Amino acid sequence: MSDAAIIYELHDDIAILAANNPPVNALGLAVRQGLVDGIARAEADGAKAVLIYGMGTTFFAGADIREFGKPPTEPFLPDVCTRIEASPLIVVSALHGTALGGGLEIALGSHYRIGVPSARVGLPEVLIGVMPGAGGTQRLPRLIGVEKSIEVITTGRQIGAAEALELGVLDRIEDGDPREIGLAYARELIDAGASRRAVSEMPAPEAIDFDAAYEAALKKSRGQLSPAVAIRGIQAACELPFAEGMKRERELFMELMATDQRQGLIHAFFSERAVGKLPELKGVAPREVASIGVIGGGTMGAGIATAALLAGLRVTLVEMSDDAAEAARGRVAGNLSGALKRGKISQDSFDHMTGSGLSLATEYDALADVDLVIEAVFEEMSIKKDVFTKLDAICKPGAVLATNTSYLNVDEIAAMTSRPQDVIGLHFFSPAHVMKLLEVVVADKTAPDVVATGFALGKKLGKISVRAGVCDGFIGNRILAVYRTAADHMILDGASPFQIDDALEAFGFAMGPYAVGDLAGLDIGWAVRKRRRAEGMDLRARDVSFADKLCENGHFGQKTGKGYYIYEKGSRTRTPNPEVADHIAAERAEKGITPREFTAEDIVRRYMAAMVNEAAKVVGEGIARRPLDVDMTLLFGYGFPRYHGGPLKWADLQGLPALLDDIRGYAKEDDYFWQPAPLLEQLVAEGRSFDDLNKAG
Ligand code: 3H9
Repeated sequence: MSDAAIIYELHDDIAILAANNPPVNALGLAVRQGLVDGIARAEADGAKAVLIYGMGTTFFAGADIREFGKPPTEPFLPDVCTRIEASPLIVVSALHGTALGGGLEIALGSHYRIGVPSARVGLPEVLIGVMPGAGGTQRLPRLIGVEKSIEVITTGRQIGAAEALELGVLDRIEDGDPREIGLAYARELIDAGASRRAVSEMPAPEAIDFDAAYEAALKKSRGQLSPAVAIRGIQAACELPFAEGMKRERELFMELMATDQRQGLIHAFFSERAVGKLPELKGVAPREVASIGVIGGGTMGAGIATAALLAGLRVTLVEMSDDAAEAARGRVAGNLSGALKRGKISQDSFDHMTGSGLSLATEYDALADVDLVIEAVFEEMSIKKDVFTKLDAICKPGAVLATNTSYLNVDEIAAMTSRPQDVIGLHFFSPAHVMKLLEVVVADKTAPDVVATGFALGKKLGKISVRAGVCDGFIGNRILAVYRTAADHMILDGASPFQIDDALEAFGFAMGPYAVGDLAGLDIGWAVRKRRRAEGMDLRARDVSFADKLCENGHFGQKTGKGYYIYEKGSRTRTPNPEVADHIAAERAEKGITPREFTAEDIVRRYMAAMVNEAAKVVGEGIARRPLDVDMTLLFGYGFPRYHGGPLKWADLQGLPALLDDIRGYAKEDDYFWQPAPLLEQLVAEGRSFDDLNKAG
């Protein structure tokens, strides 16, 4: 068979253009050229109709994202769509798989569209920081109207075939092979004497208040530009003749293409796919996991059990008493009730998952036959050690023994067993059935197939799994501890918690660190600080105590109605708590600190410098294998704004030399806290970036 990207075939009087560019038929140069050539050849061959479809699993899934950032090469995709539409022949697109972005734009440039029932369509460009750039913002509104187009384009969501038919994006749904249903449709159109039908020739859609729509989109996306800018493209469809609208769309598309946000979002797209692909796991088969045991049925244990049940695993949950076990079942039911209400699961599966699918026990014997156990008991080494001693005695040979610890040493825990090769850390984030991140913590002796099993389980549970080495806090919590400390230091030196939250929310975080503290409970950080002080802090480290004062007064955040902010019952709005300023002023006075001004930019710069510096240490020490592993950890576990790509992508985009200069400048004030990461210094000296390390594998 030909290896051309578009395979041409004349079937009686129907020319067939079959896309042959696995895995997703992305519209790279060869495909675009093949389409243009194919249309011309069909016209020259005297065909009456042209059928476009995709070989393999899908119609075109969009422009080739790997070409983004390089100089565009002709024929450009908008021109390809225009050429298809301008053909005097009847052009039919037959859709299966996912017709996304440029793929849907090719279909919209065709005169008729048929799809299989499982086909999905969409314009997801805004999710990777651009916007439809091949006529999507001009043709879709002519077909489905402005309001609906704004919804479809700004969310980037995938639309099922039935809805696409209802909207008028598809003309027909037919079960079968896309080539066969497409050919039959084209034949029917020829026989019926149908004529070509160009969306561009349809009347322009009616305008709305586009300025208001633009502002609303910008607010909703927390500063991500692409959805808002896409609305300006739709506006052009209403206000300009088609050809002019296409020009405007191209300008806007190229503007977005030049942004850092586009680079950040595309980095996130490829990194979330690369993060689970570890060279060390190539060819290593995971162990079979059909049943899991969970020890501890608190918020975390019940969340893990919920995630496992939703993935179709059998779960045995062990608690200390029958009452505690029943309470755990109640938590699982509570977790699942949202999914039931939203129609995500049926009443039958709800009943199964809270009934026979979930075995409750109070003895470890119940875990004798499970394939994998995760303990989620109290975070204290002696308790964890006791659990693993018992598991070693009871679990079947080959069972994977996992700890959900968030900072304790997994090597030490593994040493309690006669089978350290089977022990691993699986660090979930609360609520575990919602949060996407899973840190797979690999201890010294963990066997490769146990690591592979951790990743396979993560995939089954719908998680983004990141490999982490053993250290206090692994990747995420270790970095968090440092940038949170940097924020506390800024407060001692003159900033307010509210100013810091505002600055970081403007940067793109959903919530600033102090609002997050209120949500999580201020008692958690208080306990950590007490432990650190008891263990003996380094004398060079600045201690911070204003938060302790809130806790000493019983203010733990949202759960007590007061923390950094005051929360009115039943309301989600927050007002700064005036007592906070008093505690801070008292601590500054006690320490002899004269407060100074911090701008929002100063705040972001320091916070990010602390995050990047610690992240560079984490990569340099091999705790994270690649910079992208850190980026995905922060994105999926810590609310880092996706459009910045992750802290290390952000650092690359800022320029590493300037960032290192900042850190050296801060070190003049506090050279204990601000010790530049050796890896950062090395990259700057060599003129390289973090992304260079990602590429090196
Ligand atoms: C656009 O169209 C702009 C136009 O409007 C205007 C232009 C002027 N390019 O996700 P998977 C790779 S913007 C290059 O694992 P799935 C992917 O990296 C584009 N590569 O499979 C992976 O590679 P590897 C608008 C792409 O079945 C492999 O294909 N379109 C592209 O879970 C398999 O992918 C989009 O934004 C691409 N466009 O999901 C759609 N897409 O094996 C983006 C995928 O080396 N794509 N790859 O890791 C998707 O949403 C999903 O990939 C899709 C398949 C749903 C298609």
